[in-house]
Amino acid sequence: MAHRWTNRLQAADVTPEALWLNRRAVLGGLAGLGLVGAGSARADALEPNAWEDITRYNNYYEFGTDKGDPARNARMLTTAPWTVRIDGLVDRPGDYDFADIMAQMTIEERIYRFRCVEAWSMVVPWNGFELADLLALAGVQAGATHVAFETVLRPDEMPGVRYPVLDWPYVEGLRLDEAMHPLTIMATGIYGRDLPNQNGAPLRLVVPWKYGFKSIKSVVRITLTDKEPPTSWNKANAREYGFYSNVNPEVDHPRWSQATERRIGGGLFSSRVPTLMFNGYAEEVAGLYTGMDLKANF
Ligand SMILES: Nc1nc2c(c(=O)[nH]1)N[C@H]1C(S)=C(S)[C@@H](COP(=O)(O)O)O[C@H]1N2
Ligand SMILES: [Mo]
Repeated sequence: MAHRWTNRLQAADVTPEALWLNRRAVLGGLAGLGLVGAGSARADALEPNAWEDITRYNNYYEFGTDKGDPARNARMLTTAPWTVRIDGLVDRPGDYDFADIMAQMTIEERIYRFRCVEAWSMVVPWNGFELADLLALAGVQAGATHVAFETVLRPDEMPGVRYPVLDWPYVEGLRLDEAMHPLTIMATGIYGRDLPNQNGAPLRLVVPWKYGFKSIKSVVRITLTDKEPPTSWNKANAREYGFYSNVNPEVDHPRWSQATERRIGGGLFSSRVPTLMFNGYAEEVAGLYTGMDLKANF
């Protein structure tokens, strides 16, 4: 199938990963010209994980709860055609065709640190566009304060939804200012290739300063609202998973510390590294939470 996106960096499409890594020197130069986004400013400090780690060690419970299940089972998911319903407090509600969305978006490459609540982490070179640009297509109304997201629910293609692990469909939410932040993207690719199904094809949220579970996959609905939306993990266990879910080494999960993380791909005996406040993006996002008690709003 033809690629669904246009990319200034089309060489990445066919470039093996080793060459891609060398290309980072070039990307560093592009960042200065504003051709790659804010998240890439720190690209030099982030060594991306291998394609194999990123695409074979996944959480996507609709396809099973084992880390290897999504890579095994998610091929069943049909991702074209695909529509995203954008509704609620917007000027132009409707079903937006994914191919049409892609034709209107500027695709950038963003290298983001990714930190799971289970205390493992990866660095992923995403391709995608800013969520703010997608929301602009629909026109956010003045009364909106939050954004709700929903994953596709297809029991015929998703063996994991037979089990009531979570209350399906998977749902997530952000405050509007978090959603509009330039670091918040809808990812549509990795390493310049289309997003694999196990990573949330054809489009998934990525919020680099929050725990991985906020990054909802295979999104079919985005609703602008004036209330804090329900989120799957908060519904499953409100004591362990709050609405904000900001990466914060000072706030432990009730059952384990969140002060350190294990880099996936670092080998069996790789040492844990300290977790950074807001996953290393404090300079960019701390201002969103000025005056808030982050222990109470975890
Ligand atoms: N629909 C859906 N989205 C989801 C999940 C899920 O189970 N279902 N898991 C979340 C969790 S816990 C993590 S850590 C990330 C994993 O993303 P990755 O597999 O691309 O690394 O996806 C998040 N998005
Ligand atoms: Mo996670």
